[in-house]
Amino acid sequence: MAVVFLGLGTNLGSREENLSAARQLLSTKLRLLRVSSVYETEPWGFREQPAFLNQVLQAETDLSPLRLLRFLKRIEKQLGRTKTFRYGPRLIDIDILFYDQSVINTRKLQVPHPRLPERAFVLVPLAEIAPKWVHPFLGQSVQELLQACPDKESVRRW
Ligand code: PH2
Ligand code: MG
Ligand code: MG
Repeated sequence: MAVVFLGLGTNLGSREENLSAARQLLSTKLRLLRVSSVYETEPWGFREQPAFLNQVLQAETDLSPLRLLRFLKRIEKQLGRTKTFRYGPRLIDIDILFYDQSVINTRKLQVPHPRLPERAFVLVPLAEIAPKWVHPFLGQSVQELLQACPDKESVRRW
């Protein structure tokens, strides 16, 4: 069994329903261990789009990283996600943040999520449920990463 952290994001349609439908589908193959609060967050990367809701889950799974990725993509499709552009609006986005202490660097999949240290919308909910989790190659805890991260005021509890 592996312990994984997943980041959920949505800024189109009924955002709360998108999150709850995603949690529901995820729980068919993962055992959810911890669920953060929902946060409303200002768009990062491309600013001219609606605000996001973000949430982080900790779960246990026996899926390999690639099978987990395929499962997440299938859920995104099932919930009606269509292709937009990089950092653009989406119905639902489910990203692998950490997979145990694994470091994976393939074209398809990078774990830990490469932009984690810059993203308050991930670090704030992550620090709520796992402040002491250590980043496998930066060697800093989530709490330390959050302290060093800008834009924390762009993230509010929903
Ligand atoms: N996801 C993005 C781009 N920008 N901004 C916020 N606030 N939340 C997100 O989930 C998000 C984003 C691409 O994955
Ligand atoms: Mg993403
Ligand atoms: Mg994604």
